[in-house]
Amino acid sequence: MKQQFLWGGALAANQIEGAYLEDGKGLAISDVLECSPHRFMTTDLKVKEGVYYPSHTAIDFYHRYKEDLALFAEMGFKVLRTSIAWSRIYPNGDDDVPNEMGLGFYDALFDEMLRLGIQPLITLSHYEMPLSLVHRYNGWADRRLIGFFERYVRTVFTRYQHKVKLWLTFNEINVITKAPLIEGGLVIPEGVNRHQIIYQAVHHQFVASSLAVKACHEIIPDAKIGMMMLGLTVYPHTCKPEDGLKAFQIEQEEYLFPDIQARGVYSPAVHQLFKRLGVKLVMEADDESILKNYPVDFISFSYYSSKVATAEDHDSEVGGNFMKGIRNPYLKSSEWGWQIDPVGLRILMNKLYDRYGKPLFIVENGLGAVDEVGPDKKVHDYYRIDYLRDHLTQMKLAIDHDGVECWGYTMWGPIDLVSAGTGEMKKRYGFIYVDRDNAGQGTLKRIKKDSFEWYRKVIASNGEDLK
Ligand code: BGP
Repeated sequence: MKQQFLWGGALAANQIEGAYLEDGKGLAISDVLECSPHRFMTTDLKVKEGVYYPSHTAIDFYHRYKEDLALFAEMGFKVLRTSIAWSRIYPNGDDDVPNEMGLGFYDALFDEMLRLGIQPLITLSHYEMPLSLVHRYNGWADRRLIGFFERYVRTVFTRYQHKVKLWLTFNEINVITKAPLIEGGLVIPEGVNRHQIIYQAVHHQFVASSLAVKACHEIIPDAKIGMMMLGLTVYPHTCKPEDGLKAFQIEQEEYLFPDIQARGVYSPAVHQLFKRLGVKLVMEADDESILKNYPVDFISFSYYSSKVATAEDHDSEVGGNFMKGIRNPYLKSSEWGWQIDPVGLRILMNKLYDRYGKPLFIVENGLGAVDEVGPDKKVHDYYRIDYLRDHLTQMKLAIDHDGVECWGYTMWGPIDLVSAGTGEMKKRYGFIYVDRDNAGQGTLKRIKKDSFEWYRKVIASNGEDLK
């Protein structure tokens, strides 16, 4: 492991900040999502009276970030991934001028990180586009979003050019095919070809992402900008060739996203896929050259789980947020049924590095679990330590044994936060416990869990001490 390896944690604005209408912020999609396992399916996109919305206060990071950053610094974080809420900068998404108070908040946040020696890694869009863009344009279905996004990213690149040198475009861009509302701001009417809407929308995101790469390199020549995908390792259910083919095909459909963002082309396989799905992309003359000319500098991904594929019809048994499959009998599951597969991380890192030859960054990985504060007022989360140790062991093998270039590791949710999938607080990832429950009750007090000291030692030893 190189000495400059970037250890840290990953957050997203809508899952931590709260202050949902403060200092000129507009409503974002997340602000109308309730605490429910079906929140991705929400169609009534407005704030309803008497309903609890987790993002409105979240963990109040907006007001408590100094205290939280100090704890991250105590663990020795070298990097912190978080996102800018587009709706703080352009409250309606297409405003002519940015909101100065929103810009000021991130100035203060980044200044404090840098003062503590923590480098910001910033996602431009993490499931939090301005809601107004959904109502008026149906999100990324409308090509005009490219221009609005470009205005937003040029604003933040210019403003933070001396503070932020690591950027990501769209969080888990491949999730658009599974959760089109939160990733793409899409409401898909009944009876239309949903593939057409989704792939057209993501084409707009691809172009916007390439234009963001172009703008980033122009405005901040020493910055690096990456793509971000939900990482997936797929195994065939049996050694029957048909199962092997199915596993390959499932992965291929996910690789479509980094293929375009890293290589800049729609492959022949994608053209065939579109034919089968009845998708006819509408492109403008320059789109292909924009994609080709401005690929990302690195590949980043989240990794929580693997999947088992079969060519036979089957009922989904287990899953993560966005992928269901057959139970793998060799793996254990989390309390939310996500199968835990550290070796799958090593496989994924090798596959991505082989395929693109670009540096990797693991920007999410962690265990969502029910943590209890014991009578001793402490949280003994040995299960989280086990999970992380096993994944870091495999990450190190990928780097040191297999030769994969990986710049860093940001553990998901170093402080408990609102779950993206369900809106729960009960599903905790953190090294730091936050006193708040699913109904929004609690003092918001922070408590260090046992894993806090463990991760401090991991970072201090540059990953040597995983005990
Ligand atoms: C990823 C998202 C994150 C995060 C994580 C854990 O898909 O990028 O925002 O939330 O999953 O998922 P959950 O919060 O549903 O447990």
